[in-house]
Amino acid sequence: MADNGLLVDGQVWLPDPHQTFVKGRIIETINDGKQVKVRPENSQEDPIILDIDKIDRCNPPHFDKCQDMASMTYLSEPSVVNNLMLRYKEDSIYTCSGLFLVAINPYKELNIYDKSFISMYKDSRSNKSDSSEKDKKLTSCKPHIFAISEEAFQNLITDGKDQSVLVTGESGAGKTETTKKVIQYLLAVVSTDKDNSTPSSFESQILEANPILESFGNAQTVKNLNSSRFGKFIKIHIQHSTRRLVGAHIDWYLLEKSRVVLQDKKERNYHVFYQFLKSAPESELKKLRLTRSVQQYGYLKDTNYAVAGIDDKEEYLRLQKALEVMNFSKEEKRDIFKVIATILHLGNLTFRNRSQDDRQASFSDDAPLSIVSELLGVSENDIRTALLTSKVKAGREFVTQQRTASQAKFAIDALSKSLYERLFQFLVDKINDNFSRNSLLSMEAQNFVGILDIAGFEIFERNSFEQLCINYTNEKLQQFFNHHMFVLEQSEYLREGISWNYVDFGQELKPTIELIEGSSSNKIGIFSLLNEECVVPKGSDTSFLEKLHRELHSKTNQKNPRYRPSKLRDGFVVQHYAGTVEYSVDGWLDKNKDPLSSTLVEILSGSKDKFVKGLFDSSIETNFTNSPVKGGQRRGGRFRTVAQRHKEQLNDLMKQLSATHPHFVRCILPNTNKMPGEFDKRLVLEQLRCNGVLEGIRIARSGYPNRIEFDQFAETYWLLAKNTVSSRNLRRRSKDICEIILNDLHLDPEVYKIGTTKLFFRNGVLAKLEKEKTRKLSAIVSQFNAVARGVI
Ligand code: AOV
Ligand code: MG
Repeated sequence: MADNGLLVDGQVWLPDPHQTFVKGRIIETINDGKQVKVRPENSQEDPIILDIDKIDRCNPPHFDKCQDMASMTYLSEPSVVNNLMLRYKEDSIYTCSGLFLVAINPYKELNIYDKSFISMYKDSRSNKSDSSEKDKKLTSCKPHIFAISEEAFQNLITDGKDQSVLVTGESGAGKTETTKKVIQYLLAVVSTDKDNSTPSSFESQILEANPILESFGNAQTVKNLNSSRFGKFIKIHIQHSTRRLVGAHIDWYLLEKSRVVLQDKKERNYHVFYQFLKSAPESELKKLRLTRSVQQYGYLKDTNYAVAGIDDKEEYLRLQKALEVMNFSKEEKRDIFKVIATILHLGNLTFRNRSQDDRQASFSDDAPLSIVSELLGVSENDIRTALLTSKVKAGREFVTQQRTASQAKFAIDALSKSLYERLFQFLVDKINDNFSRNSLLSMEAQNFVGILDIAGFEIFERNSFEQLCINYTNEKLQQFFNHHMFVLEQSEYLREGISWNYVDFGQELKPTIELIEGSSSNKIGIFSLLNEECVVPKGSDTSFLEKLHRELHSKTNQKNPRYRPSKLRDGFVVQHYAGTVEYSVDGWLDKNKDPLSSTLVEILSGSKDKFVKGLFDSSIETNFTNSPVKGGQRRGGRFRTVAQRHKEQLNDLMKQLSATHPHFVRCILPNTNKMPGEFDKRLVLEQLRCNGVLEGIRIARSGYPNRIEFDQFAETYWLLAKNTVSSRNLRRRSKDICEIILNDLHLDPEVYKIGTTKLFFRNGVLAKLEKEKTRKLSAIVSQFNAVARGVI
């Protein structure tokens, strides 16, 4: 506990095994003040004895349900969680916390996003150039995702600088819904030629990108009926002189393509499979040799066909409408669903003998294969050979080797995943093409608001390569946040001539980031060792793990304090900023190589079907690059792995973000039952620890988070001077008046700093001044009333 000015009978937070924490009262301090005797509220039992650092002081009641938690006097974990809970119970799902907007999933429709709300936040905009006036107006509105969106929009217009809104949080916390609200707001406030009630065709296209992305990129999971299985960064370009919408672009990251061939129990494949099978016209299904029966398809049969809360038929209609608005031609629509059908047929290829050691796999039924070859526009023989055999280098020659059934199944699944991913890339490219056709990007002086919707930090029971990629991403984003705070603070202190050394908390994350991606001086990191193992002969998951332990850890010389072998046989442990995560390396080499045999790529890029040929020919560096590269996975003749591409793509994103003015939104999952009104304190607390909200508070508190310009301070607090500032003084510079007031207040010099244009305060000081002012004002008012009544 930071503030030890404990009062006997003072109210404090106590840890509680069932309710996480409860309120209690101190009865006495004991053991030289190291411990306290406390009684939990509503308890008749004997008091308990606790170490002083186990308890936290409660805030005065007037801070209950406060809108900006950074202003609370005592910023402990219980007070933050309690504040969020009190607000959530009355449907105030948005709360500010310094630079963060915290958004808690309401799990019900709230009436806070309609036109009247947009107008309210839009009207908070001040036409005055005076930024303090502007800020005052903005903050007078309640915390809301529209307030953040308005702030981003305003900053773009006034500063002519790119903006970003970074939305993170656990699965199901509400990131995608939040992203949609930001876009909804921006599209509503940009200037358009048309009357504002109907969106222009460009605006419609931006809105209609979502149903397409969600049909192909979202799936039902245990945590979320509509879980995004990819990350995205959507940029909305606005010309700041005219406030017009002039362009848009979507980047995407890390599509979970393994879901196409395998899903966990109680989860589904991507929505589009079900939407299509349930709703496509009979004739279309027939042409693609499909039936409506989901149980017939290997990639779907173990999944929930129908899920309460998902209307596949309605979503199919939405998808069709979106494809229409996005100008997909009839042929393109046909081609898209042809690929979907091909994947379903690929999942139905079975082998005569599926035993592991069957060295000569052969298909038990040729019918699905002939459909696949027809749909892909390649010869049945070619595709059969490519799936059942592989070319192996023996000396200088390549020899053909027969695959076992499990190897052949692996090759088929790899093809299905690759087809799906390339299709996804095609869809996003087409959407972007449409955007650029509409856009006025050649117009000068335009900036963007980029909205990032990316999975938050993940700690599962079993963590694999995907978790490392996503946690590494979050590590970088947190570093970005910390560094942003540092740059903001330091530059402000410098500008204002204040000598104070602010700590760059971004540096704290560096060792873990370098452990994963390597450093500029020492390139060895988890990714580089994984890449190396993917190209050495006989590399395996086991040899990779041995190498990790050897290079990153040794008993005598602890090489990297953020790394250690796990107690489990097949893993290692990384200490992330948000917690310690145990990773298991099973399957990492395959996941990283992203294996699609070159023979298959060759066959498909020579397909008679123009669409299939295009997917394999002109694009793609398989999964998550957005810049098409000729020649499959090779760039400059070099084989590029998933880890390499992710690192590059992430660094590119970070470069873009660093050039923006960022706004941070943290989405929080209130409970795991998807229930409105239910608030699980422990679950929320864990998320606040992981998502940097508590860290943000810690950082903000270590500086002087409250600033106020001299004029405003003098105007607001002149009343607090001992001899109220006289009219003679009022003619003096406002800085002098401020000094008079501060002198009279006898504040500890450590709690404030005087800059060149403004005053800086430690957290909580202004709140105390405000209270003092209220007290003085009410004394004056009662004196005045007494005079008026003739008492004095
Ligand atoms: P996510 O994007 O954070 O999860 P979503 O945005 O898909 O989470 O939200 C999950 C569900 O919560 C939605 O389908 C809505 O039912 C509900 N929800 C979220 N935000 C709101 C809101 N503001 N108002 C009403 N309902 C809401 V994931 O993509 O799984 O990481 O991968
Ligand atoms: Mg999502």
